[in-house]
Amino acid sequence: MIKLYGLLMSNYYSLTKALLFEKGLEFEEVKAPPSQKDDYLRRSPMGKMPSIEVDGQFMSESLAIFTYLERRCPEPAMLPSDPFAAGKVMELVNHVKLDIELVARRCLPELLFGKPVSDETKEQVKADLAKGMKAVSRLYVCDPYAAGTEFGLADLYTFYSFGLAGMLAKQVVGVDLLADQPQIGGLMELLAKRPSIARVTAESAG
Ligand SMILES: N[C@@H](CCC(=O)N[C@@H](CS)C(=O)NCC(=O)O)C(=O)O
Repeated sequence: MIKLYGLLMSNYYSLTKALLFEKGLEFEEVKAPPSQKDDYLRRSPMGKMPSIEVDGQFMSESLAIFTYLERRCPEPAMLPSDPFAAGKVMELVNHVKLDIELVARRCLPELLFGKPVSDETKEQVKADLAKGMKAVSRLYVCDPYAAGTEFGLADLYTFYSFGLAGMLAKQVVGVDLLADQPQIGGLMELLAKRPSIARVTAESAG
């Protein structure tokens, strides 16, 4: 049985949980807030969540966990079978992760821990988010899913990255990330109704 370590408040933990539901794999959730303690770092070397345990072995990083789960359980596939199309999904996922989510995350200390972020950082975040949004808007297909007609990995990263990044951008730097992106906004609404995602949301609330 797979053990999933972390907390539902983490967008990447929630993403991994939704992925496990999509794959129909049984798993057990173990509450584990981030830590720099030695036993935690054995599971997740940066002390982050999520991580998984399989037969006494550990793995961190949501994309690494995805790679393992996709190989272990190829159906339903979260990547297109066409090699180039699969690469394009990873291109979109990487830009969403690195150029949207990770940029907006610089504002997290202000929103979550009341530690003000400097005006200089906020200006840089705004500029970097504008650049990132231009980049990802070139890659989204939204027909109706992120990368085309099939639900997959890009949809999971869209939902869980834009969820957090949108909130941080709006509340800390006053930017509505999706104001000029109605197609991504529509996709977010569609994805919220996806049974795997809706179940994760319901379980987070309860
Ligand atoms: N690149 C990692 C990011 C994971 C991540 O940033 N996790 C956050 C929660 S969403 C965390 O554990 N933060 C605590 C910390 O940085 O110490 C992934 O894709 O899994």
